Amino acid sequence: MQKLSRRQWLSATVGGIGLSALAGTAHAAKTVEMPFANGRRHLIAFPEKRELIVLTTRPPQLETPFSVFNEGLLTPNDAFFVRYHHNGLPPAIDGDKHVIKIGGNACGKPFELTMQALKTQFRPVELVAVKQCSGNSRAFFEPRVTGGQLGNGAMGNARWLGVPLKDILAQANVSGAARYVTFDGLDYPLMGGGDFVKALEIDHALDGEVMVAYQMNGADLPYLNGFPVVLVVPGYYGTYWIKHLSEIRIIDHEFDGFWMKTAYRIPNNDCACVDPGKTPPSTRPIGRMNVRSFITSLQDGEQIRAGAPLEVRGIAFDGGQGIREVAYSLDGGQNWRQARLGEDIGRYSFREFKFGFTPEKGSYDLRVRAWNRSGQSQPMQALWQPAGYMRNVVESVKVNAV
Ligand SMILES: Nc1nc2c(c(=O)[nH]1)N[C@H]1C(S)=C(S)[C@@H](COP(=O)(O)O)O[C@H]1N2
Ligand SMILES: [Mo]
Repeated sequence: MQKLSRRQWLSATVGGIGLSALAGTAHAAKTVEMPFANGRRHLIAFPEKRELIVLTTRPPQLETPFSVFNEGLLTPNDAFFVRYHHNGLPPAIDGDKHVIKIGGNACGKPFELTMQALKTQFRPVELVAVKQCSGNSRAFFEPRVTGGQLGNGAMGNARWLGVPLKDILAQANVSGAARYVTFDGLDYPLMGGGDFVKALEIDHALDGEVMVAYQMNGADLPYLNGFPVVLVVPGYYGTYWIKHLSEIRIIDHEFDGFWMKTAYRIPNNDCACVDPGKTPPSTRPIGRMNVRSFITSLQDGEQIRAGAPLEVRGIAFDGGQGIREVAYSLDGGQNWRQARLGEDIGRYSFREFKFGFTPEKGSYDLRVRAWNRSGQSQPMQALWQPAGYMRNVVESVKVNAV
């Protein structure tokens, strides 16, 4: 097999595909109707990707069709969602020549880490973890909020292979004054807006779980998911998972870049929510993911067969405590029973659940609700916040047995 150590970003080609598809000239573009107002989207196959739901082509923002989550516990690389903030993507990245610069004013020994050194001079670790965009499901907010109008497909679960950030920083002679570590990738703003740089507190960066990963699901990262190397921050929203990671800085002060200080902030209270339409009096940077669960084997509005036993499957996950229990209701949340949990492949992973019932003729409002190991769960009524992050309401899937 040919070794692909170089990934091309075929911007011209993709622009062409995108434009002709959108104009409907070359061939009729496939579209999909998402279950909310203004939810018509094109389905386009970008390089190394199958047909995904297009939010924007420039920069590429692609959502995973929800049916993919019923295929298995891991999200295939070619179906994994894509999110960028800026149009400036390098046209090609040479995975053999790529280096990560390590420095900052609290770094005693700045150095350049080559991919070769990353892959050969450290002990690799593997971890299955969910990456989810903070704004996943934003289009379901009521009242609607501005920002990418995403359905539920801006999430994915993968097996990451890489090196603990802690082991890399151990070679950087971190000073006692270190407070934050910042992360930057190769992409850059073309049309204004600050470079996309994120920061973690020093203790978090050194927790042994944050990882610099060069493979997902046993293969090189697809270009659009951060080739050749991505930061993995288990349990945290995708915003911290810097792609095409090229610079790590250890600093002795709080980082005040736009994407920490202004964007990706949530109401500074227990629910991370405010009354609809209100502005939070104070905010903090978004952090760990909350608990979510989804039925994946049935779609809202689907017809099922009366009188035949039906097995329903779904997935649940949280910010890293691990899922302890999933309950299901057939009657819109009045009566609940326990679903069966599937194999535990790690507390950061999707956890499968199943339950069975034999429907009688009529309609069912199916709900699932998960709890994590520290007893956190999902609200029955959707919480609201102005940025449209962290939706985790108990979802309703209405089906009709005939
Ligand atoms: N270099 C870079 N890394 C980035 C981003 C970006 O715009 N540039 N976006 C972040 C956000 S908000 C998300 S949700 C995830 C998306 O990762 P994916 O495209 O692999 O799904 O990447 C994160 N890392
Ligand atoms: Mo995101």
